[in-house]
Amino acid sequence: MAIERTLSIIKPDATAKPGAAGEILARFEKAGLQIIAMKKIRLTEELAKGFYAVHRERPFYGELVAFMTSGPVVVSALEGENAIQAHRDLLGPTNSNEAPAGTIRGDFGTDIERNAGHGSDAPETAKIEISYFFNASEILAPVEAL
Ligand code: 3AN
Repeated sequence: MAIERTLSIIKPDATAKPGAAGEILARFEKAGLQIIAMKKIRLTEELAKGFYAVHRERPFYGELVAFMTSGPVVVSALEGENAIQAHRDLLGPTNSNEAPAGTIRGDFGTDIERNAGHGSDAPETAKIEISYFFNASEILAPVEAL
């Protein structure tokens, strides 16, 4: 297995729930994913539109941008073994209605749009997404496993 990096976004529905963002970050760390960069921000319309540009022709694009700008998000870069799939496994299926209890989307999301978290889906997209939010100087070297 390879050491990978992935981009995580804790979405506005989850940051609005007291204690949820902290619990989600704890799940990442307990699963062996190190937080190598992180910030809590409110996305501007421009940032959200750019991030989801691949979906701009989809009927849900406008709603998705409105939701993603509706409150703060916690954006982080995670590093670890097989980080992309490991993080997506923690999130669960895209539609929170289909996500089992114990997954982040099952525990904190509501439906396919309000689904608590985003995770990169491949190494190429992870690289683009991490650099969309973080400069090289904002990304830490990971601590060696003890
Ligand atoms: P994932 O984030 O699991 O890779 P994608 O790439 O299919 O899922 O979807 C990208 C984003 O678009 C997701 N964050 C999801 O919330 C949103 N989305 C996907 N399908 C719909 C839909 N039918 N209605 C509203 N939002 C959607």
